[in-house]
Amino acid sequence: MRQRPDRVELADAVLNGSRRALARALTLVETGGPPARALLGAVFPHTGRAHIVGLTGAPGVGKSTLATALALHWRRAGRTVGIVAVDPTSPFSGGAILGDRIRMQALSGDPGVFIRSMANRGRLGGIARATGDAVLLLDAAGFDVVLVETVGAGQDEVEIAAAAHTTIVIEIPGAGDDVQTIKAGILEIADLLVVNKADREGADVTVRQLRAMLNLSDLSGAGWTPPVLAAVAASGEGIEAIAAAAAHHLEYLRVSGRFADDTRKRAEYELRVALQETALERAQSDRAGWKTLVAQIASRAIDPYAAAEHLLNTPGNVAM
Ligand SMILES: Nc1nc2c(ncn2[C@@H]2O[C@H](COP(=O)(O)OP(=O)(O)O)[C@@H](O)[C@H]2O)c(=O)[nH]1
Ligand SMILES: [Mg+2]
Repeated sequence: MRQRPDRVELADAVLNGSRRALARALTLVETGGPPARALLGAVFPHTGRAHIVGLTGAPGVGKSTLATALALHWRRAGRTVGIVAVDPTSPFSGGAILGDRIRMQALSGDPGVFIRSMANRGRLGGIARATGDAVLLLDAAGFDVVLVETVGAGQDEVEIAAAAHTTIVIEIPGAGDDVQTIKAGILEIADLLVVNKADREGADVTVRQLRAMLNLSDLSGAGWTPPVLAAVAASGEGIEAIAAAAAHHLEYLRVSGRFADDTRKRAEYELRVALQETALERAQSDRAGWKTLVAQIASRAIDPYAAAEHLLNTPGNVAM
């Protein structure tokens, strides 16, 4: 496929570590479309090096605070950190009270940290796709760890979690009292469970409840039992253990061969999404033809499957 030279230049600048280029590139992939795809194509060979860590949980459990604490920890260890916040109420997005924004400032001005919040939910292919592309860019830009903060609800978040190597699910004391509050599926995506706000009453009980729940589920025997760790993100307590557990999980993925399996699964998912997006975009590029088909389906002159077949068989729609 032909690439516009300015995209190649932008890609080179991203790969060379330019923060300005990275910011521009992120805006481009949020918008999507052919220019974004050309850019992603150019950086793709340079991805696959970062440890991608998902942070998920209900609003207010402390995801952004934990992301900040983890980033500070990794920076002290000499590692660079990219953060993508999908949570619209995240302090990273400016939707936080003053105290949080002050805490975040611990990271500002450090060239080894780059923070981006995803704003555009209207993009074709959805926020999951845009987030995946943002992670690819941060990976290409050379960040050692890429943290992705998402509110743990809905299909988008499950898809975003699937794109992470290590998913950390955050709960707070009391979460285990009502088993219903532990969303079905959330335990399945967790590689690590954190009971944050352990400065509050009942954290030890919640840790025990979560451990019991994990033991009851089918997860035992899967090779990795998610550790349940208590933390006080606001003070940094327990952060080192979380970072160590995340590193241990990555090591487990590598040694067990699951890293390669997961990479293949992700590749298949990416191909599926890319194919859908590309095919739809090409099919709709002939606006008049598209509208005619829609009208024909509405009047029952043609059925949707036959119309889709017709579009896919139209030269130029799917041929590269
Ligand atoms: N008591 C206590 N409060 C915390 C802790 N971690 C975060 N918070 C507070 O919880 C609120 C929500 O935190 P935030 O990180 O924005 O949560 P998010 O919505 O999950 O990203 C903020 O007021 C934080 O200061 C903690 O460990 N203990
Ligand atoms: Mg947040």
